[in-house]
Amino acid sequence: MTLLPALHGVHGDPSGAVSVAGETLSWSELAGKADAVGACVGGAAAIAVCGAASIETVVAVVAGLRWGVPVVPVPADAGPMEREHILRDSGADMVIGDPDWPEVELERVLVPARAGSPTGGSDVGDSDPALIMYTSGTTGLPKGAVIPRRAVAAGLDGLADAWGWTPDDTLVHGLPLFHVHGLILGVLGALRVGSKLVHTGRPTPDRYAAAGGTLYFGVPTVWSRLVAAPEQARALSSARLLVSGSAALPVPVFDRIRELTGQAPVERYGMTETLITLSTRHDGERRPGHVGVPIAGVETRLRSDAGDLLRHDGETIGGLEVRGATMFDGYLNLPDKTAESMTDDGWFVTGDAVTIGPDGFHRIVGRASIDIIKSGGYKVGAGEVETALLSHPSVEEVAVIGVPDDDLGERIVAFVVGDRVAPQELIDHVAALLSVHKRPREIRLVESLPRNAMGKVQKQQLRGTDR
Ligand code: MCA
Ligand code: AMP
Repeated sequence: MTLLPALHGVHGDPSGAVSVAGETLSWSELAGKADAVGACVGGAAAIAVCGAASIETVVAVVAGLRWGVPVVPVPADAGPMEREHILRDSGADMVIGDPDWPEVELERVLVPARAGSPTGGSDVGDSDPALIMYTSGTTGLPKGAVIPRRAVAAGLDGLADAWGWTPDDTLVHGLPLFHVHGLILGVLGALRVGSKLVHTGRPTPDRYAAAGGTLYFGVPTVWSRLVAAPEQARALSSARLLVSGSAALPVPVFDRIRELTGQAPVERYGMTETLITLSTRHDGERRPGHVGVPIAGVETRLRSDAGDLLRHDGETIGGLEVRGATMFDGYLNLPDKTAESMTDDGWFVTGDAVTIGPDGFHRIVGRASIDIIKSGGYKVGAGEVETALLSHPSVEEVAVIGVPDDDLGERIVAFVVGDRVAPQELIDHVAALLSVHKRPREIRLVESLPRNAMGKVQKQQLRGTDR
């Protein structure tokens, strides 16, 4: 299967190009550089790629995909502990580029400064893994979701259909290149559809306004910052489609986008494990607070905690389960966790609380677990941050929660019982271990944590103090 047809000349547009933070490569140059890298990674079990927003990241990922070597994107801001876990757990034995990663010994392959001619890559099966992407759970270290090539292809084709995405589009976004949103949709999507791509670097309103795209991606924080800059937001009036995802888009932001640009945003929903499964359509209704209908090849159902199937009446809230062509192959090295995430009859349990209307429209109501935080579109496991904080000698007890935040959706707050310690020291301690976006924004030193009779911390009560 040709995963990225644009790089095989299928779209026949010699002007096709990818631009990241001001550096541009034509498709042919990108393919040429990727093949030079690919020729050196043939024997690797997996290649690690630093997910910094750079053209080298795109070359490295494309090299792995064209040469059939699984790609492990490493968060650009990962702290040493998190990075070491990802590198060891994934089994990556080479890294593309020369990042400052002293934790694990890896063979290094540099991206050549000049592009040669593309050589075409190697034959790779549809079921082979394309990427291993790390995602946080409620507890423990991030898990590696193994994403096969067929899921990437099906997911991107489903979105191209839902969004009317064609080679005539120019995609613009400034999202991180180590998650599904920015990397699979935002880079591989453009290369599969054959549309040009402009990655803006940091996704500021000024840069979005100046980019002149037809199709824009953003997490809700990006959109709410954009509408706070009305002049820049109005510059997107000429775009064909504005797409929001990764977290809930507040209805006032949805309305403001429509007022300023003359068009309602398309909202879509997904997970690292399932890729994007639901979306409103370019040619369908866009309803605030709703994420639309399953994309082609995906089915959904709602179940109660007791396991009963629930009605699609737009009111009954249940746990969303999904199945279909876009599913991952499981968590690397974690068969038990993989089994836990699936029902006996093969549906993936998302952990999101949802309603489905008689018209098939889905509304995400919340997460089943208080221990999954979404901040700025990043998923953060409370347990992971708690473990990091507990490794500080002054911390005796800790509870981490997400509290509602107008800008970030949720912001990470840690309630800490311990010896007198400066909050900033604890924030820096987390950043030295985990990705910097997992740092608590706020540390609250408390005498004790609220617990129930069983001794379990009552996080709802902690959240209640913020409402
Ligand atoms: C942040 N800062 C802090 C702290 N946190 N400083 C001290 N203590 C802290 N705890 C600093 C930052 O380093 C930065 O500093 C400044 O504060 C502003 O940070 P922030 O408010 O976070 O803004 P930002 O850096 O501009 O980032 C906002 C963002 C970012 C661009 C929206 O959150 C982002 O890129 N989010 C996208 C996440 C994403 O792609 N998720 C998709 C997952 P300085 O200015 O010095 O740098 S995939 C997924 O969810 C599924 C599949 C799906 O549906 O898509
Ligand atoms: P991740 O593991 O980072 O891929 O995050 C997946 C989670 O993001 C989902 O389980 C949802 O909780 C959340 N999410 C993604 N898209 C949306 C959306 N459009 N609205 C609400 N939540 C979303």
